[in-house]
Amino acid sequence: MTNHWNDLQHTDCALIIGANPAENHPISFRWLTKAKENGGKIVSVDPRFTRTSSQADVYAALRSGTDIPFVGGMINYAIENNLIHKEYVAKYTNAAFIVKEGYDFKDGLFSGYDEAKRAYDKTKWGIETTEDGKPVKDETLEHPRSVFQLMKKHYSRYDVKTVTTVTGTPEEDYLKVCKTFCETGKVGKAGTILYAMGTTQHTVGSQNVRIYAILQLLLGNIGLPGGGINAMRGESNVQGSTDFGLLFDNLTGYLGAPKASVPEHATLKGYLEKETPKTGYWSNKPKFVVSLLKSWYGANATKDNEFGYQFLPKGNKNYSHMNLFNAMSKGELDGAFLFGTNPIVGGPNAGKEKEALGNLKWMVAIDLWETETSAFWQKEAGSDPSKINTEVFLLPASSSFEKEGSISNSSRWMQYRWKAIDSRGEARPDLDIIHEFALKLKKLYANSPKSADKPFLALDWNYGNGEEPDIDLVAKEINGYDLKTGKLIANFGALLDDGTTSCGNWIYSGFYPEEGKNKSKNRDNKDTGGEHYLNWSYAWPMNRRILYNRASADASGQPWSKEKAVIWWDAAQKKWVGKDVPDFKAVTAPTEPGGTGAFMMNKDGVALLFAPTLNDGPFPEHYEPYESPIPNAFSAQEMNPATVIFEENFNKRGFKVDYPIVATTYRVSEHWQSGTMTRNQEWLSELAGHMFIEMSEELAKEIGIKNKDKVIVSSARGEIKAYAMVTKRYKPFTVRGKKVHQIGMPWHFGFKGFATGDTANRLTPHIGDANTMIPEYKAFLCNVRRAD
Ligand SMILES: Nc1nc2c(c(=O)[nH]1)N[C@H]1C(S)=C(S)[C@@H](COP(=O)(O)OP(=O)(O)OC[C@H]3O[C@@H](n4cnc5c(=O)[nH]c(N)nc54)[C@H](O)[C@@H]3O)O[C@H]1N2
Ligand SMILES: Nc1nc2c(c(=O)[nH]1)N[C@H]1C(S)=C(S)[C@@H](COP(=O)(O)OP(=O)(O)OC[C@H]3O[C@@H](n4cnc5c(=O)[nH]c(N)nc54)[C@H](O)[C@@H]3O)O[C@H]1N2
Ligand SMILES: [Mo]
Repeated sequence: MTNHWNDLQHTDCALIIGANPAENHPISFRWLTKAKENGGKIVSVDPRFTRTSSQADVYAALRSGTDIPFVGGMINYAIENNLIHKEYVAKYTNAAFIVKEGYDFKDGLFSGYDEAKRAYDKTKWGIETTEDGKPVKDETLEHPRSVFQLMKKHYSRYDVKTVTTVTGTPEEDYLKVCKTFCETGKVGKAGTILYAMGTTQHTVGSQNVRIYAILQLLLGNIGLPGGGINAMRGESNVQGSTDFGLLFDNLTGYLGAPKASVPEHATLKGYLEKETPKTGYWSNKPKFVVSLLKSWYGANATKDNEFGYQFLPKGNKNYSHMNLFNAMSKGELDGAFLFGTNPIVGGPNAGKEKEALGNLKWMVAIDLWETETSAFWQKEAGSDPSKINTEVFLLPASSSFEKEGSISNSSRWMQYRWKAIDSRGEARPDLDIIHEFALKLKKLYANSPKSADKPFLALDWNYGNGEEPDIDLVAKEINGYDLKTGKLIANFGALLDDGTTSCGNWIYSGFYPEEGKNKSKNRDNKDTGGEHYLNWSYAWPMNRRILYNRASADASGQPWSKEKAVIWWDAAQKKWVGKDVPDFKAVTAPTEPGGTGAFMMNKDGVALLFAPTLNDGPFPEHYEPYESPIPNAFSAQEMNPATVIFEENFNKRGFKVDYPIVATTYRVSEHWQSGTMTRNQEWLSELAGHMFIEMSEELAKEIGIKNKDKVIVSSARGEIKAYAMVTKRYKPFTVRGKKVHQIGMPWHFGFKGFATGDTANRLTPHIGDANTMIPEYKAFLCNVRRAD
């Protein structure tokens, strides 16, 4: 989230698209209800009328997989009707930059495309610069090769007629959404976009998020209270996990992992030179990287050994979920540790993922329960145990109530939690399990002469001598130390790149600035101004609650409006002051160089309407999902041209002749995720006890199905049984003149626990986004027939 949960109360309009927070993030509605009481509006855009839609002032349906046309059309509408915040756009985005001649866009493809590699040469998308490397600008935004004009031209193709025939949205509803939300382009108003998995789980997932950001920038909505672009995170600590390097291509704190395929990455010096921008806040990257290496390798990280840089693995492969399972299915992995994950219910094309597990020699599952995954070899899983040689170990884990430590929520707040009860039986906290494991392995490998074992032996594993790790030492390591004095550092501003500081995660540095002052434990709920509650827990970075809040003030440093003031330049005190921690150098005056660089993390201090960094193009463009009921109306490119396609035996593809119905998957309040936590609970199992699919009355009539009938849903990957829930919440779409049906289903079911049912993911494909590889769980093709 750029903003935070409480801040939702300040919005004039919340566009909820690709999410169903009334069901999945219910606390958000506490604040959205307040916003409504203050006169704010709620807009819900979802293929089906959800619990969120029922609370909305405006609802519009769209066919799954068509967010880019939907929002692209809003961009066109805002520009055509002069609703954008032009001064904000000219000053705070790269709208005024001139794009070099190499950039072009024709029939769905940007310049630089290599069909054989399914990849772009991004150097074709450059920006004109002056001799000293500064971007060439035209602040009138009139230059035909300015980002603004190129963008305007790109989205002029997204007119209301074309958009609505693709999305299937009734035109009247579509225009209501455009009008209601684009009103927030006015000075004094702020609109927010709330999104989650309906947005990201697509082959164009990253570009879906990008296009929301472009719309928000055009309306001048980023950096303001009640504004922003707010990703509602999933698992309670998924924000923390990604912050701490859970993603395969990141080191902790969003520092890119080195790769063997990049020659410069062979040395620390080369890596830092290549990956550090000359300007913008990321120019401090070497301080973060070297301090991270010091925290990992301690005294074993010296100037002479590049601070242990060579201990880091430099892989070339993509180790995201689908690639790991692909490797497993080819027998390339010996073993796997599964810490709190249940992929044969939650993974895409789950039937194939179950088969792949049988190729492991061993598997260690660390969970509260025996899940479908750790029981994959059993008869109830449909497996033949005599044919599976995988040795499975199940280690019981303590639940969240049985351990202490911090978790980070969507607002980027790191909040400490204290233990409520002791663990039962042999269950232990994950941290203890890892700690004991590390200590035992260190002993086992202590005298190993192998170079492959060196990195592990070099690890500075210093969390006390007890069987249980000292969690306070973990927390302090995250904050960081001045190694000369041995004292905790005040924040990441104190980090150095000479090996004299250490820091386990630079973005959090500052939460534990002194002995005894762990700010994640702060629970002072008095308002400090603007309802930002700065003394409640700790928000990264630097305890700021609204990111990019410099953009809430104009170029001269004064708030665009009184209503939406956050920080401003105080000429008398010569610093930025206000209700939040400035997301800006507090003493840089608006008139000084860089004084208007509201997006200081970026190289030129501006937000990117044109982003030459993504794998699938600098502007979001519509492509149909991997499996689609209709040809692409915008170009001859049917699917995202930069997406990786796995071999057929790992990923059978269905076509509309056999599978004419669009399907999507989603969540219900009564269940949690792959269901382990809720299907082992009698009450929740009783509330939502069976696998079902939702379908429209029209579809039910066409195929002769009544409410509660048993049906079989099939896709190119498999078949499942479910009960039919015939509902008015789905309506057939009219797409390019043809009737298209869509169905939806929860993905919570499996064969274990009290409430059992077939797993939706036996239907979903192994295909992902061109940048992140998140699976396309939200749009695929299927067919439905009566079960008996
Ligand atoms: N009760 C409960 N709460 C949860 C969870 C849970 O399992 N149970 N899971 C948590 C986790 S890990 C996560 S990630 C979040 C997920 O939170 P959400 O993203 O809200 O979850 P979903 O229900 O999967 O999807 C949201 C909506 O996207 C819609 N949708 C489908 N296709 C499209 C599309 O192409 N475009 C648009 N605009 N919308 C589409 C679906 O109809 C659905 O209503 O929820 C968290 N909260
Ligand atoms: N079709 C479809 N599939 C989806 C999605 C979708 O929208 N549609 N959503 C995707 C999303 S957003 C997500 S996040 C993934 C989630 O996929 P998974 O992470 O595989 O599924 P979960 O059910 O969240 O698994 C969590 C497991 O952790 C265990 N657990 C709980 N607390 C602890 C603990 O403290 N320690 C340990 N060791 N274990 C614990 C639980 O018992 C449970 O078995 O699923 C994805 N799958
Ligand atoms: Mo999630």
